[in-house]
Amino acid sequence: MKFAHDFLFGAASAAYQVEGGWDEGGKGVSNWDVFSKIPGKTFENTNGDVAVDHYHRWKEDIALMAEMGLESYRFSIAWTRILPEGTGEVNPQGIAFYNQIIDECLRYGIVPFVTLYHWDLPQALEAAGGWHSKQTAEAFVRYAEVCFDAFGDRVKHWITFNEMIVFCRHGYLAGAHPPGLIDDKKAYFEATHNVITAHARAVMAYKARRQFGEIGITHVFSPAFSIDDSPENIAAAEHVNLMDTHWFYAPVLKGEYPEAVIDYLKRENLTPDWKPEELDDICKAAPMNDFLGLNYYQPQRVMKNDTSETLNLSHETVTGAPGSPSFDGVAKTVKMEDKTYTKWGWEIAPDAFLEGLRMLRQRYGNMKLYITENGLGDEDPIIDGVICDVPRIRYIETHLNAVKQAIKEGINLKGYFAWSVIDLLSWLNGFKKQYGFIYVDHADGLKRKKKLSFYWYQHIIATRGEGLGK
Ligand code: 8VR
Repeated sequence: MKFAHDFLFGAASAAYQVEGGWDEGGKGVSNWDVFSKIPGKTFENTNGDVAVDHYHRWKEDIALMAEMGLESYRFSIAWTRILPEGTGEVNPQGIAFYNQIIDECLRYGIVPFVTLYHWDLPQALEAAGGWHSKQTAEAFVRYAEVCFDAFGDRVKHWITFNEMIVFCRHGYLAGAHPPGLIDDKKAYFEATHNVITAHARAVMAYKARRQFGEIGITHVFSPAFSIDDSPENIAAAEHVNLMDTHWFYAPVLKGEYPEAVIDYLKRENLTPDWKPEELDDICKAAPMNDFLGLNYYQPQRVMKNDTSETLNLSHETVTGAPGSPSFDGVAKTVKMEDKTYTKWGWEIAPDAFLEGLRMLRQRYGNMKLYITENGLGDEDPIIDGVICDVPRIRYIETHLNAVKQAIKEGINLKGYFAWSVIDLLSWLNGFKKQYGFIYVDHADGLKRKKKLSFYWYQHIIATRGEGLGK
């Protein structure tokens, strides 16, 4: 089987992780420009001031994407380039920068797939309360409208938010992302509700414009599985699915928050200050979502929490390895003997990916899906000048096999975006953790080199994945 012609083979990036040019072109300061400079917050105190200099090398980078045969490029817009203070005057240089990127993609026939928010919030808004404040949600809708009006004639695929669970959890519970708060559950739930409201209102604003493109949200897809058949561990895994998946998926797809979490919030006195008109808009916007974007890296293996611990703030678990109790202390994730893991302790499990997709369909029906991120973080070996990222090829191949199988089973999957198109700055793990098809040589003026995976993916796209899954 070949992948259908309307299935998009793509790859992704995010503004803060690739652009650099942090104070150029009239750009405002973001919360990450500030947070990454607090000593000890990131690996080796790396920051995105230069990143991989995509701000200046976008033309060369897009030419490489075209050479690879990429059908779609998922990138994010830096809010601070469009509205330096988050609100107020639009910065024409920021609009011009993304016009160039979009036009260059289209010149090659690469479909621009745009994320409005991949974590870099204007610092002015962070200082005024960040996602904890309803003003940020309002400002986001205005920012989204500015982008629809400026780019919507050519951009027909929009993602509002990338992985809201990550910036909310890390920002309000783990202290690992801005604003750096620890265990503030009240602020956490407040923030998640504000983001969901902002998403709903941006979707409505998009639909009101009748630009005839599609809009959705990208969530983390990390289905939880019990480590065994014991009822208490099964219940623990269900609990994790409720808190980590359904709390975020249900309001977007069904227009309402899950009852069980609402009850928990009441019991714990954590109910957000949600207004009837907000809940109304969340409900109205749900059927307007055109697709759901999923970022899949690994599942969660879960058991009941038998310790009194509720938080594990070690660098390892904060950056995604198992070994952490859930924030409410009910369950915990564990590493299992019979599984394989990356150098950063993330499980490699294409079978759990497929199983998760089946679970999703069962619960939410067969809506249109894109895999908006999937890939392997590794330190790629260089042998005689060749970047031999064979484990990455293997990783993507087995996950594309799962995608193919899912499509065979009738799951409505319309595209796959590898993370990442080019090596880039990891939020917390610096440049050491590589994900790209294109290598960036930090010892040689950020020179771009093609990895083995570059040629492999080029072949997969050219043959529409015909040889996969055999
Ligand atoms: C996703 C994020 C993306 C990347 C990839 C890989 C980190 C990283 C945590 O959660 O959307 O920005 O972020 O995962 O892992 O290493 O920077």
